[in-house]
Amino acid sequence: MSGVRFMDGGESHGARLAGILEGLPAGLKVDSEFVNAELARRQGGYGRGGRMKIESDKVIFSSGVRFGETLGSPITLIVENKDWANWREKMSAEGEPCGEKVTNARPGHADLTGAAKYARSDVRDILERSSARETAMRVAAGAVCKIFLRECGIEISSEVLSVGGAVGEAEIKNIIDLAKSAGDTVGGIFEVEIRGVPAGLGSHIQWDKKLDAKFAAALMSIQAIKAVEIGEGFYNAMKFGSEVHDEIFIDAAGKIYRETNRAGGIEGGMTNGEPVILSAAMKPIPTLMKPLRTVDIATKKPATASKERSDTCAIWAAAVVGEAMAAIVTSDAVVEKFGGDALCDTLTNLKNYRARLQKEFGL
Ligand code: EPS
Repeated sequence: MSGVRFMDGGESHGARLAGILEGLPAGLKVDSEFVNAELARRQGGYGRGGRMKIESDKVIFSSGVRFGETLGSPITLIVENKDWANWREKMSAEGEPCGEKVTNARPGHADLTGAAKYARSDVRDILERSSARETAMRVAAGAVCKIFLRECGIEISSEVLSVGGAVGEAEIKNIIDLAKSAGDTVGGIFEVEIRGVPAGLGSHIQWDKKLDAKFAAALMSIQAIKAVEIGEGFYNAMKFGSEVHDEIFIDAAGKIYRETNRAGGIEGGMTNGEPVILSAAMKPIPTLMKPLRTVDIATKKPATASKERSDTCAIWAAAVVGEAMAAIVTSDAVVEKFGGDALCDTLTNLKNYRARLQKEFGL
């Protein structure tokens, strides 16, 4: 049984992105200004390229919302690509041959394998969809989920921890400037924090019900993310158990608490009531202005990789996308556990559950 489902479509330079978000309860007031503010956050960050000067992403709700409230039916979201106007001829939807073919696959991108697997002679047929432009739609859908989670007392935020190995604002700017002037790119690490989650979302009983597995898959699905950590996952692997596990205490009022959160708020595939801490590592974007060596798939001769206008660093954008993916997964778990037809019922069920945990376990 699925709680909240999300799917999207759209090419980077196509007319628009579209998404369908299904499973959120009816009666949720959807504030499109908040969704647009989240879209604007994703467009920011140091090291973004020229495209962000063209776009100013705004959401259009074309189904599932009436007079500003969800109906419980699928919510269809649209974000227009302003750059479409500059690309119409190259992106002809009528299937006319248009634009110059891209045949020099970029190492690190979906280009080569995508062209081979889908039998395309123009790498653009692949890169238009593998582009991180698609994440604008994830952020729009994630923003609607955040509005739902706020009603449930759950908040999500993120922070960039490092860029290209550098920490601290000055060093980070420095390494991005250095990469840009060298025609290079840098990745980084961001962290997402989810506060206010009740204990018991997810389950220990089956591999595909474990919430840490769902968070890992959701974050790993973001373009260029190559590693995901829950709590102090990698660091804990180098420690003794006595140094790792978060001991359990009870105060005079009978409230159970922890003094540490090295587990990142998840034990046995379930939230344990502590903040959920997720981090993700992003590789450097594969589009380099100083291109790497590759092979031209048309001539089968050595070549240099194609150059596309791109970003030097998109880690701040990725962090906002990470929040959105975390919001979708958390909403799914909340709806699965507390029901998702009418918001009033979901909230009543959640309130009763929180009260029971408090009364019986002091959690
Ligand atoms: C991207 C390349 C750049 C990015 C784009 C992702 O676009 P363009 O090729 O048009 O310069 O700006 O990201 C977005 C458009 C976005 O909204 O995040 C890529 O190749 O992945």
